[in-house]
Amino acid sequence: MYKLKNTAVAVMLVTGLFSAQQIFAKTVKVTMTAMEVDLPVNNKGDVKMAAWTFDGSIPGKPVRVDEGDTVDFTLINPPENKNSHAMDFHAAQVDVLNEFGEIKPGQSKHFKFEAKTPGVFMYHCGASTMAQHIAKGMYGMIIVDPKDKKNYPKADREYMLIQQQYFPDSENITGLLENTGWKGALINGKMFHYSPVHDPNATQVLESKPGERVRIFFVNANINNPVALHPIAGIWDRVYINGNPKNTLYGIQTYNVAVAEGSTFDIVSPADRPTNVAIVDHAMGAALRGAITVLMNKPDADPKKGRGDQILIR
Ligand SMILES: [Cu+2]
Repeated sequence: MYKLKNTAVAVMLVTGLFSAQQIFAKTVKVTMTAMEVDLPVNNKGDVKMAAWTFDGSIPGKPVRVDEGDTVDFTLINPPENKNSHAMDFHAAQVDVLNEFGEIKPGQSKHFKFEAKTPGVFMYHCGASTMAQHIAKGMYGMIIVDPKDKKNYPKADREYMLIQQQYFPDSENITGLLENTGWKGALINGKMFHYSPVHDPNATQVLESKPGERVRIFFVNANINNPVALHPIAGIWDRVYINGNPKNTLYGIQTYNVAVAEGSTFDIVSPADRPTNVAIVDHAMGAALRGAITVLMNKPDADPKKGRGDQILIR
């Protein structure tokens, strides 16, 4: 009898835990509209790309959920567009022909998925020819924050960076597939977006205070090239492969981010002095043509930067 009672209590406790988890998991509604628009790809604004986008910007808006949440997603392809579009969330486990299938102008599509695996994931348009839809800017990032924070110290600031190869002639599909004719690297949609050192028209940098832990969520949206991500004048304190703290590397100078990989990078600057770090793709063809991001570690860092919706600086 005593044993039976104990078992009953244990069952009740376990059931209670499970239902608590179910209560805490939420459904996050996300709607995006495919928009075919011309966008500047430099800070001055005089170099434009015939872009295809989610909601009119490169990258698309950040999606951020907790592990276990359900994403309730709607894609709208307005009738004035000329092309079919689609959505492929790398954080989802669904049916490529069903949920990820393309829709024509004038159609919309709705699907749900549970974000079961924590990490940093790319999302992108998977309509044919996929290389072209990505090269024209149809991509973004979904962050699935891990439930287990054991090996995941709290960051003082967080920033999102997404890199892509810039092909001025994105109508030339052969060039995209043969990797010829790319002329620059876009960071969050612009060459040298956060590097006033290399482009006097750049007005933004990433900021933190000396000694703070800065967390960079990074996605490689290049259609062909890996990214050798290195912080010049720094060392990655931790690299979380795929953004999952279960896959943690320590003390890394350069980490090669595969095409379509998302990973998370922590850097902690010296606490006793202001410093600057240049986060680069150490592949020079990318670095010297746009893939340099300045992180300034200074006592008067803007308290809003790297927090809330300022994790993506437009
Ligand atoms: Cu598309």
